Amino acid sequence: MRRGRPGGPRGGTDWWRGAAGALSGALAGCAALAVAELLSAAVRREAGPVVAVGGAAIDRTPAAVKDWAIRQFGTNDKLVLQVGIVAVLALLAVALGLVALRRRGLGAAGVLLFGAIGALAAVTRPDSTSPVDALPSLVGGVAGAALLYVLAGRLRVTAEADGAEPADAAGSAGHSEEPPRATWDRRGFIVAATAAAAASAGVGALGRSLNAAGGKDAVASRDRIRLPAPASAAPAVPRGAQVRVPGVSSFVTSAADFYRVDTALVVPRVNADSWRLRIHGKGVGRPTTVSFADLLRRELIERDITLTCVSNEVGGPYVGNARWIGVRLADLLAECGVEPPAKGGPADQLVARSVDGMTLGTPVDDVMDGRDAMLALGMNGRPLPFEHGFPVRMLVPGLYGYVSACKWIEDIELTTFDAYDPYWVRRDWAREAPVKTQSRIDTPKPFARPKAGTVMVAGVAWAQHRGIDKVEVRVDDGPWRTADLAAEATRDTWRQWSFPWKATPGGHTLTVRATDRTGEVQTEKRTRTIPDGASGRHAVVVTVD
Ligand SMILES: Nc1nc2c(c(=O)[nH]1)N[C@H]1C(S)=C(S)[C@@H](COP(=O)(O)O)O[C@H]1N2
Ligand SMILES: [Mo]
Repeated sequence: MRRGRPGGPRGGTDWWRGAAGALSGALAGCAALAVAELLSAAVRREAGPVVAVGGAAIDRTPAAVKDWAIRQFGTNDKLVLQVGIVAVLALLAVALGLVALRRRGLGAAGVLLFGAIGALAAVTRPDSTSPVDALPSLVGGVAGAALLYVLAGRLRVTAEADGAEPADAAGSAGHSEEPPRATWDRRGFIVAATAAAAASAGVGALGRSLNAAGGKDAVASRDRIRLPAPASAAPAVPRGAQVRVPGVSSFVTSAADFYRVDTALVVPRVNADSWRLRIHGKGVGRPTTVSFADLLRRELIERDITLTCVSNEVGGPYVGNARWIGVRLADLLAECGVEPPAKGGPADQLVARSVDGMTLGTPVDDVMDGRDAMLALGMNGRPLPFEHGFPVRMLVPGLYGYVSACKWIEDIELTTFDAYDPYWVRRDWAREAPVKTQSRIDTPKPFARPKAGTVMVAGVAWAQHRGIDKVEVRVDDGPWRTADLAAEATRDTWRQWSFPWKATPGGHTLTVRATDRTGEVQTEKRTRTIPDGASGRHAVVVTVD
């Protein structure tokens, strides 16, 4: 009969009721997210509350924090963010469940408020084109609020009609003024909560599978693409470009191993058949819109180009080299009537915009100075992977990705640096950012324990569009000694190097530095990645046995 612990029947009842309140909040949160997931499948994947709030959070994260997050979590940064958002939502939902125990209207209103916040985030995302994007969060909020209201109704306390005699409460005989035993509708609550949990799981699972199936047309459009042979093939990679030392990065980075850095919480799935690229703006005599088929009909060039992220720390992993196939951007621009500032054109900045609202600004002079700036359609012999910008991305050899390599591109506007600051520039990164001359020790790994004798030290060096002229290695505070350079593919690719080191027992520090073709030696001055890329020299500490 008595459900509480001895000596604390009311305390026991309160505990269970409190737990039920917390559970109600959590269930309301799940129901809201499940309904939102289902509706986002109907509206737009990117309109779901977690993605929208996450995107808004990314855009508002101070550069230093974002840099830290990329350093800490690497390519998992987005997963960590989403798990974080869900954890915060869970805590808030539980808190609202507890509020609803006392004031169920207030608890329900709280859930509605979060729905409204999600809706606001969704419609203010740069890629949102319709107020319909508010629906998933709004309807989810209403569903969650209604559920919390109903569940909290089961938790309302009423005086227990049959158990009110004080004598019944053994052990509390001394407390004569104990109030009447309170009770709430346990059965009703359990039934309602179970039904709500089952319904949320079903709705959520349906939404998930619909969302996963979404973008099928984009996948099909990618599967249908046959990349023609390029009119201008990539220069053959010399056999000696890959050093034969285990542990050195492969000269060509596979799509699967290629680093990924972007702000997209869900990878855009663009249908190549309906994709269009618009070229317009200052000094564009013939504004043009091209389709994917238009690009395929043009002369294609194929080039090996090494891409580097400005967020790459000295010795870091955000650099990769692939064989890209695409159209020459300078030719396309020239056909649209664009003249670079070097030839008197009025626009000095090319702003590329992606389907997810990202903007990147590139100097027009760099794009049109004869280098192989391209609109890439293929990577390592296949259409671009969705993660790397399908159907079309930009690439400009020699510039960091954030000022040149727009993925999922849909718009190119010619403008000036004075008139417009793109996404990262608004967040304190530099307007112009040529890649800094860098080198990395791939092997031995930090804290490795090689055996005394000849140890092969090897790695990569890059100074895209200038080329690598020399790499040197220093052991402890000894002299700089020239490493063996692997054959160069082109000055737009990284270059491998190796150094046979006569290793003596004990702890040693290996340091590397590169010199580019302009004669510039990689500086020892350490700088942070922001605003225009990390500088300094990579060093590795090992213990020789
Ligand atoms: N649409 C879009 N394009 C983008 C970005 C982005 O966030 N969104 N990030 C840029 C940055 S910072 C880099 S370093 C490169 C990385 O390209 P990858 O992911 O294919 O390696 O893409 C660039 N293009
Ligand atoms: Mo980047």
